[in-house]
Amino acid sequence: TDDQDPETLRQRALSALLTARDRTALLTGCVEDPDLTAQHSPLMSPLVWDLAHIGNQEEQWLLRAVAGQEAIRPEIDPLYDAFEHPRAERPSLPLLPPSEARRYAAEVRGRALDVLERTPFEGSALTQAGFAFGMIAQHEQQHDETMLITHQLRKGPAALSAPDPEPLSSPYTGPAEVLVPGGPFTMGTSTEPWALDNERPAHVRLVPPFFIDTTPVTNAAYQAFIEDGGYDDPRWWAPEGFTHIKAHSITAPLFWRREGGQWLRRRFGVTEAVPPDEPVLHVGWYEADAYARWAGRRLPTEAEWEKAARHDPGSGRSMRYPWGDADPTPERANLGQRHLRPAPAGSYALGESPLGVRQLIGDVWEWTASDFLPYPGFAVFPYREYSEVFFGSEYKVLRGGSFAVDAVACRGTFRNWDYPIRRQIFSGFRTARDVTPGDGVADGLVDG
Ligand code: AVJ
Ligand code: FE
Repeated sequence: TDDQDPETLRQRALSALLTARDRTALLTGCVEDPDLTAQHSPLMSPLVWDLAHIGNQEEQWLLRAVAGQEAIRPEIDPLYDAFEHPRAERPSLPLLPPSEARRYAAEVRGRALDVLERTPFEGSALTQAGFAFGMIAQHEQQHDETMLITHQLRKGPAALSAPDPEPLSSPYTGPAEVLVPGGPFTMGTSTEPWALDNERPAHVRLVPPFFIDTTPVTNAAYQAFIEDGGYDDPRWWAPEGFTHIKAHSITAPLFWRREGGQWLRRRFGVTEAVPPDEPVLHVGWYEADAYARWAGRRLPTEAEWEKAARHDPGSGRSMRYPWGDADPTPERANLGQRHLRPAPAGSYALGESPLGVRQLIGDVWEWTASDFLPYPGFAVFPYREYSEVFFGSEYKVLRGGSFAVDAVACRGTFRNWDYPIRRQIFSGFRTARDVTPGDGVADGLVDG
């Protein structure tokens, strides 16, 4: 198909690399140098680390691995190896100062565009369909999301701004949940050219029927959980989650504060009232899991989430996105830091799935019930440290992407993961439930 045509892919790679660099330039150019070298939170790197790390990964994969070039500055590799130095340690390293980091990333990029122009998009697995270029554009966009998190954690006046999403033109009047019919569905992909190793291979899963929310859980709904004493009731919590929130005096989503009977939140340097109809943001997995139990529901498994997002009951086929195979547009999903917040729940009618589920892509990363595990037939590609070293029960999977991630790093098969205590990420959730006899769903495994 056209999607796999080498010249189309080369154009896509070029534009994805340029888009990522524009965003990186904005995120590292909107504050003065001291803000780039400071550590705004022990959870995050100084912004100048991300900047040079972006360049260093690009050098390693596009200049050295693809083009066989010599290292530009071999001595800096260990500084920017995420596994050698945990984030909390990075400010004390002899990092490249901002001007040098910029010059280094620009030098790498100049050469990488040259490599892009003359590399055949076939032959080795790394260059097949331009994979390495797509991987590096995704890597930069992932760090652009990470840097946006750093901006959110940064104290002081706003450095970034963006227009708000459109308010709902009319209230969302669809059902609160829909039935996803049981039966087999194809999870993961073997054909998406730039899908990362953990999204592969495509494989069939038998998913029993279930109900899933048509929109992410809103601030208003989450406030009802708080007001009902949810944070003080161990019945709703995984035991280690309850211990954690009590040990850290967690009583609301991160960045929230109660004042005069009203919930306020700080968002990119501005304090504002918590908007009731917006998807809840900055909750950890333990909070999402507890809310769901309080609501008499549960988090969807990762397979359920992906089936809701990709299964076309008409054809039985798994699509790239909820709306079909076409790329995301601003009418379909809130992606790419166009807005610095999620859109109201019920937005993006044009992005809904055939069954009527909205906002699966964009707005907020959605916690799922599942641990981050390899699919059957998983093969490391191209390096163990992207996914394999994280597999196990320590991490929970998040799906669907947030307003902060670019479309190049977000699709129906894309898998993100984090610790269940993490809340600085742009995370929310939706809930699901099993079918019960009262629902009148005839057979356990009907396929619509
Ligand atoms: C997939 C978002 C968990 O940021 O740790 C960036 C992406 N991997 N550089 C992360 C990543 C290497 C990764 N996540
Ligand atoms: Fe990285």
